[in-house]
Amino acid sequence: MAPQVVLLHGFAAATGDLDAAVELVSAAAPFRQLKTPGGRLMSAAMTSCGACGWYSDARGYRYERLDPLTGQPWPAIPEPFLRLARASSEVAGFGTYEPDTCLINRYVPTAQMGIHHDADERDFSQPIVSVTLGAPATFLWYGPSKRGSPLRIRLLPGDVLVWGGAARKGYHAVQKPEGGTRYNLTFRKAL
Ligand code: MD3
Ligand code: FE
Repeated sequence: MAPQVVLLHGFAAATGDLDAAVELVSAAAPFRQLKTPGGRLMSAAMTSCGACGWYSDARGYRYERLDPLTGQPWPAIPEPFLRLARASSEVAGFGTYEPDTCLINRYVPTAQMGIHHDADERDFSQPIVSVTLGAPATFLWYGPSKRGSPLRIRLLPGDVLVWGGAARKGYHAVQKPEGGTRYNLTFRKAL
């Protein structure tokens, strides 16, 4: 796609066990809409699993070891998630992968994610693995600068994107899903 950005089309083809795992995680750590440090409600609802979870409020963007909503540790990363993340990294050429967190984003038909890069992690040597479930959506890849016209990639359920190396800090955005709710799993080594 672009250097160090690998699209594995349909790599998560049988997503039944992944859907069940999303239900399991969100039963313990419910989906919630977080506020940006500036006080705006994000349109995508989020939850996390793993040793830490991504969080945002007036105090900033960060990883938390306890879910601030429940006061409990985040649920463990389900085995089907881990198997898929490891296999994706290997197949994409990034080698052995041990993510310590998975952010789950839920997009209703009016939800989207504006242009940003992922910079809250401590370990940028590890790739990010991203999995689309549910409805399709168009992903916009800007690269190292927010300016210019992005590459547009339509992501279908079961598609897996793997990013690493120089692409790890690239700017990106996600448009509204087409015709239903979209879920995205984002695996990272954050701690
Ligand atoms: C490329 N999520 O949670 S992950 C996010 O569809 C996020 O929910 C998107 O962007 C979604 O931060 C897609 C794809 C992704 C994530 C991090 C990246 C692509 C990336 C970091 C660098 C380059
Ligand atoms: Fe992102």
